[in-house]
Amino acid sequence: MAEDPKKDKLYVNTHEIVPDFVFDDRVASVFPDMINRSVPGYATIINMIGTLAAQRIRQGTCCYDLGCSLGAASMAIHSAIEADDVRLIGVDNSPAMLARAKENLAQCTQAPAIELICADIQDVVIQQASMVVLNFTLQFIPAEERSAILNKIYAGMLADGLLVLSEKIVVPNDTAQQLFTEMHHGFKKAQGYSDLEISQKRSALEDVLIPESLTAHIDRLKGVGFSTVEVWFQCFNFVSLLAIK
Ligand code: GEK
Repeated sequence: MAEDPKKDKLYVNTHEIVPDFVFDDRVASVFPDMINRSVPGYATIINMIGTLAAQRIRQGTCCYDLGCSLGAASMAIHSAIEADDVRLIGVDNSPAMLARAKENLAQCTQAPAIELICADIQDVVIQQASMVVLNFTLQFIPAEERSAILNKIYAGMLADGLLVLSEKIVVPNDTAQQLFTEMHHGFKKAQGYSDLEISQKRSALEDVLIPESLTAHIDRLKGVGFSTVEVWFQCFNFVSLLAIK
């Protein structure tokens, strides 16, 4: 049977040395399969971002999808909202991701158009935002730079604006951390990944994806000024929070 070019097989073969994970063309070409089979609840989170957007995005405002990858959240937002006088802005610093996002977004022919910006999210100006999405992106930013980004997002949001922050987390309790890690690996095995693929991907991400505890995220969001901070989704060590200005 012919190989499916969209199936993630990046870590099927043994690597002598596993290089650090990068968002290059090889990753972009299999990204939907990779993220759906690696992040438990990813499809639900994307759908619910659409539901949240329908309730929160207001006419005449902006919505930012920071670290938009192939534009899955932007497309969910686009199809869920009724407002048409809205700026939907997707940002990613991987040209390979954005090239594919552009192809995907060609399906979204109705207003509003989705603007794509190839830039580091640290350099993007946020303004008039009724909604900002950081769906599994902040974890790739060095920990010491995360507060500055959240401060900037907060400053660029309208009163009552909504931030969705999804992250892989660590759990301070060792037993629970081990249990969640095993459950996540069990999920990946059930999705067809081998032990070799799971362990090589983990090595590739080790210095690239830096997870923090749920408390660290909640404390930072409250410290930045968000008045309401709640977990709305959790599956094992994957959470999504909503924060309201
Ligand atoms: C989704 N939100 O499908 N500036 C801009 N983009 C960045 C930066 C940065 N500093 N660092 C990483 N990225 C998406 C999934 S994936 C999550 C997000 C994952 C981008 C990076 O290029 C990649 O596209 C994305 O953040 C992270 O809902 O792969 O686990």
